[in-house]
Amino acid sequence: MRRFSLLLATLVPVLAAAAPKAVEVDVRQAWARPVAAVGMNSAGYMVLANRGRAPITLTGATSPLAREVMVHRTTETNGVSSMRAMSQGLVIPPGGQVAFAPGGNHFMVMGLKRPLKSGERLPLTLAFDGGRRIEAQLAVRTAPPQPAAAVAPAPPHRH
Ligand SMILES: [Cu+2]
Repeated sequence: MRRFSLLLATLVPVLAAAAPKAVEVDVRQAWARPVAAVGMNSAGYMVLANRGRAPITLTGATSPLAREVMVHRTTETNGVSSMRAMSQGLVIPPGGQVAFAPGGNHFMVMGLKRPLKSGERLPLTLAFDGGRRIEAQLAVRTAPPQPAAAVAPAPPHRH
């Protein structure tokens, strides 16, 4: 017993020192498209805002409900749109934000293990450099949520 507590006393400070720092990133307006059947893909969108003083790199994402999640960017060249994987990660500048939206950056949520209906939530674990992580909950819906005025200023309306 005595030996055991001695061991604990030496282990605890090491573990505390190894714990990654909190990620100074806010997840806003997170949503994902519904999927009708098992094995289909969804796409996830959000705004990631870096409220820290250093750049933060998004390195990837996972979901317990999907086989694989990839960070993609859709680009259009000569009228042809294509997606590519952001394998080098995506840098969020300090004080800045990166938007994931239809036609641009998105989380490709591949091989859903069950259907996703509107009104449900899709859990997504966002991985950042240094082994830091954020658990995000994406609202499953067919259209983007309206930005909350208190959180982010709305862009001017263009009707
Ligand atoms: Cu994609």
